[in-house]
Amino acid sequence: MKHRKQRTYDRLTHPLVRDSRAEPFRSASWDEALERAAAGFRAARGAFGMFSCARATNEMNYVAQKFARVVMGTHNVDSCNRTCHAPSVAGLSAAFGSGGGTSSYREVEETDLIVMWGSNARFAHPIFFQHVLRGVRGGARLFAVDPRRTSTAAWADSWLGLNVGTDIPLAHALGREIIHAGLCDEAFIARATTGFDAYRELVEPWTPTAAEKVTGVPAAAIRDLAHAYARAERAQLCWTLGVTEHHNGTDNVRALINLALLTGHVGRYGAGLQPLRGQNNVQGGGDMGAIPDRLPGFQDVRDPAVRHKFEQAWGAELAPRHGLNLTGMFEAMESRELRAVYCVGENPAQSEADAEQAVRRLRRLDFLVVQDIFLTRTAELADVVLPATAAWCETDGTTTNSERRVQRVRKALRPPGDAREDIDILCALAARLGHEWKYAGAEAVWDELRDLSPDHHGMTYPRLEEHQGLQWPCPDERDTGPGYLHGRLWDPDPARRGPPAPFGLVRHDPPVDLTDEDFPLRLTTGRRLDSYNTGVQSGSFASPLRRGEYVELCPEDAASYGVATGDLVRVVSRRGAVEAPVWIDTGLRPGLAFMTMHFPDEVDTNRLTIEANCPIAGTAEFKASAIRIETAVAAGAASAGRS
Ligand SMILES: Nc1nc2c(c(=O)[nH]1)N[C@H]1C(S)=C(S)[C@@H](COP(=O)(O)OP(=O)(O)OC[C@H]3O[C@@H](n4cnc5c(=O)[nH]c(N)nc54)[C@H](O)[C@@H]3O)O[C@H]1N2
Ligand SMILES: Nc1nc2c(c(=O)[nH]1)N[C@H]1C(S)=C(S)[C@@H](COP(=O)(O)OP(=O)(O)OC[C@H]3O[C@@H](n4cnc5c(=O)[nH]c(N)nc54)[C@H](O)[C@@H]3O)O[C@H]1N2
Ligand SMILES: [Mo]
Repeated sequence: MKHRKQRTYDRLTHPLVRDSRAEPFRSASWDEALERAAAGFRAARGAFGMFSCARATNEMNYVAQKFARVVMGTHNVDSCNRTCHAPSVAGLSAAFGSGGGTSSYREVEETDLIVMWGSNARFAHPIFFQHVLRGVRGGARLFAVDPRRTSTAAWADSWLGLNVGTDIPLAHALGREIIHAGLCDEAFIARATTGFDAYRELVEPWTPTAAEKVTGVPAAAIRDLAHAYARAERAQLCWTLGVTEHHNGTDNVRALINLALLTGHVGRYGAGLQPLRGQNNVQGGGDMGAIPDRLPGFQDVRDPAVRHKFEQAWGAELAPRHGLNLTGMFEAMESRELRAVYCVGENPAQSEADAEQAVRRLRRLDFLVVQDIFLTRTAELADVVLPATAAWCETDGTTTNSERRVQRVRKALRPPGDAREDIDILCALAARLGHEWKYAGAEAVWDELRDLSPDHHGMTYPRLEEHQGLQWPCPDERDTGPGYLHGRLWDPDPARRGPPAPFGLVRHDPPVDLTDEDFPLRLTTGRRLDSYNTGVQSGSFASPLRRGEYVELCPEDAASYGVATGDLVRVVSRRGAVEAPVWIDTGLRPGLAFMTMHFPDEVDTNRLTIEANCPIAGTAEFKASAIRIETAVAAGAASAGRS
């Protein structure tokens, strides 16, 4: 058997079209490609969905969601936020009314304790991790909560190696210990929260010993973190996908937020909750309304006053209900309620859970347009491919990071061939579909957004330049942004304090894909420092540091299968199978395997993952599949196959 190599991607330079899916693409003029795209979308009104790009600018995302809502008359617009932090946004919104991370990066430098929960920031957020290390150098204690002893955990004072999918028992045990040790902030709880009594009852069974049995974390380590977190003057609780990419991701997030409510570690400088967002502009994409439930500025589609404001500004009627999210759109492809998709800068054929099913669903579409900078696997399924410029170096605009800071990006390079800016392509298509939008440039788009979004109103381009970025909310032109959110919760005046934050009454619910005799190993998937997501943007560079794809096993499991690093094995789940070489990793524990999503042309990890997803946020359980390893593919075959 031949082991495939990750392919390399060349920049798209010309529009591509084809007359039938059986034929190869041919180059086309912009005029022909746009006319075909417009005709296909015209035919699909009422059955249209849009995927917007979390790497592109705020301005591009604003225009993309406006295209879906105004030109195509639908709120079916979403992005890869669905696959990562939608549970964080849902959980934070439920607690505080706003989905943003509550602190600024700097605050981890001036805090007393940092928890990195389900987050391998050393690999995935290296810039933020520099701030963490400064905090550590300044005396902050660092805790890592992760099933793997990651390179983030290697820097920690204490590593809590929990079993995959047991975050709620661990969080509840921490909460119970804090309550029993008399370490909660009773005044804060009484003033700023609701539901404490029900929470206390809910967590009561989770003694450290009971939690140790389920989570695998020693009771002493649970007590240590509980006491340290509650006693710290200021503490930062940071989390990412280890918490969110579960079928109960939003519940997991609520369980973490409860700990901050118990101790008052929110709404103060140095104390807060930080979901570190994934893509350079996934925060901004959501803020700009490229999500199915919110209009720009995180304003609810269902609020009549909000809708009225946008209807006036856009001259279009807006439906009073939420659209489909990314997960819902894939389900609607199955039922054929969704028949056309405009995919801008996403690669779902390789990034969706249960990839084989995702590709089959994309093929069911009558019409697919992909607008990207590379000819991705998703683009290969399309009817029309439109070549775009790369947002981070070939266009003007702004992006928003995890601390809600809006910053300028500038055009530094000329795009290749005939590639056009995302906004220009969107506007050209809108024009062909009867909507002439005249934007003199990115700043004109931004000014339209500022008029409609109170949170962004005070951020003019000149001010963004002057302050080197501003954080939202920034309602007027004297504001420089608040830095941290929810200081109101500490206000003695009930009117200014606003609505209290409810404790989340969430229960443990183990992963959907159970391990058993046939599938005895727990597979979790994630990232490495040297590669990026589906490998489209990072796949083509060669470096001696890069290993390609492996299935990582601990030494004990490797020994029991009789395999060594480099041996090729078959990895089988209830959905599919792949072949991958083994890598022995001492950071793993028996029963746990790890793979990345970075080399899908070489090893398509997402054939293994499960589509089961969080009913509130729609995020799939990428972090917990059940697998078995078959060794029949012969030891030593990997090196031969890979060369
Ligand atoms: N180098 C690099 N950086 C990236 C990316 C990239 O592809 N490459 N992608 C970007 C994107 S889109 C995102 S969203 C972020 C993601 O950033 P991270 O969330 O930090 O990355 P992951 O490796 O997916 O997952 C983090 C950790 O979750 C742990 N984990 C798995 N299951 C569980 C569990 O049940 N409980 C707990 N507590 N932890 C668990 C894993 O072992 C892993 O170490 O990274 C961004 N940055
Ligand atoms: N097994 C497993 N699967 C996962 C995850 C996991 O942890 N495990 N994580 C999930 C997560 S968190 C995420 S975010 C998704 C990521 O999933 P995707 O967003 O589908 O994957 P990317 O590889 O980031 O694809 C980005 C695409 O955007 C294009 N692009 C970049 N810049 C621009 C631009 O300026 N304009 C245009 N038009 N296109 C541009 C790139 O060429 C690329 O094709 O994967 C999810 N899938
Ligand atoms: Mo992500």
